[in-house]
Amino acid sequence: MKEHLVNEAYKIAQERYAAYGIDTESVLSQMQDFHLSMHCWQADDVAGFESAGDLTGGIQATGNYPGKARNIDELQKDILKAKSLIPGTHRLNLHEIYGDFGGKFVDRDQVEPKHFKTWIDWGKENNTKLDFNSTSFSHPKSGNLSLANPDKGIRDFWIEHTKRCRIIADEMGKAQGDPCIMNLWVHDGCKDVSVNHYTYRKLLKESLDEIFAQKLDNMKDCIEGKVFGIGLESFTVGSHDFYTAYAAKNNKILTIDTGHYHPTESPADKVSAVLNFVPELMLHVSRPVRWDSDHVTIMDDPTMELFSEIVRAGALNRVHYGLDYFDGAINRIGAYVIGSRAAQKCMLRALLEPQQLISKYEIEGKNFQVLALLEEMKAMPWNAVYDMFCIQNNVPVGDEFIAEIENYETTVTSKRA
Ligand code: RNT
Ligand code: ZN
Repeated sequence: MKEHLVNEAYKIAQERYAAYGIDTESVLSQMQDFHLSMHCWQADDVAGFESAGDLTGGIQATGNYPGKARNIDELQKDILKAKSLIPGTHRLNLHEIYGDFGGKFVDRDQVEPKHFKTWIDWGKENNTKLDFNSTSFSHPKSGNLSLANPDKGIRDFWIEHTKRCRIIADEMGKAQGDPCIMNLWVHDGCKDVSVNHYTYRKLLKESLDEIFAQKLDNMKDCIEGKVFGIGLESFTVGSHDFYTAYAAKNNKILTIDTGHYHPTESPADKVSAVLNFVPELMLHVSRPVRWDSDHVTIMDDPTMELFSEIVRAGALNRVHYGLDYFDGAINRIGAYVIGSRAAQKCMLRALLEPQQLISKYEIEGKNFQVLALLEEMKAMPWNAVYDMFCIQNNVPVGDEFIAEIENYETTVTSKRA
């Protein structure tokens, strides 16, 4: 892209936004402070490095595009490639099954901080802070119930796993001088009609109480509910009501995964509701198509609305911005770049909204003016500001990243058997 074209377009955009009282320069510096937590599991369809077993736990990656990362080295390379095409600095969100187990089988109730030492070092070397997730799926003891299992042996196994994961997260947080955000999602549920719902939920609550009993200063817990998983369609122990209540009562971060709601329900509308009762939010920005399909995030209306609601609530620093999709049908590095840039564009557009003016109209009952301005904002030259953001961060502008990814595919990923 010719830089002078971006400069000229930016100058015009700057003036147009200034007319609404928006300073694009300060928005650009806010964007620099907006860090995504990139999910490591897009690189290999949620396989991890523990075993070559199937993906279970009600989630499914579809597609068989060649070139997925097969080991830590490849995964790290792919993440760095993706990061080189995304403006700004970003975190990496790891799952327990992505540990460095040195070729040995380390069971989930045996995992230790030492298995993440290479990741912690890598994070330091590459200016990438880490977030973390316990992993209850893809394991012989996963079954339909983990932390809510009436079998005490199985339940204790997963409690031990999750406690250990919190300690690993704490080590990460300590090493990076910034809390590691640890997400807890378990797939627990029933495929068919079942009757022990109260029991399962009571068990899950008790397991969580036990897991969270240890106070750790360098990590923060977040908990994620959902509607249903594949093979567990009839009942989900960790429903939204369950976790919203738990988070509100225990001052935990609530995770909003945008794929986890009923199709006509708005995840964006949760923001202003729950932020009155929970300290912070973690996002899993995804794109459901008909179900929790985890398609690549794009700049669609629900994602736009989500970021707008965060900005309008003045909650920028109370939210952690994780991504959570896994499309195995297209170039996986391309998937990272499209989804990350789309999330940034949504945030940028949200920051460029003349909030004071629109809100003033609304309070005065000038509802036509509100609607008119919101419509006008859609076609304002926000894209010129995004292009400038790319230039300032020395990453490709516009579709220039396509050629870079094609080149990486030719020289690197296509060579993987
Ligand atoms: C599953 C949840 C969960 C997972 C990741 C891999 O429905 O969204 O967050 O996608 O932990
Ligand atoms: Zn999720």
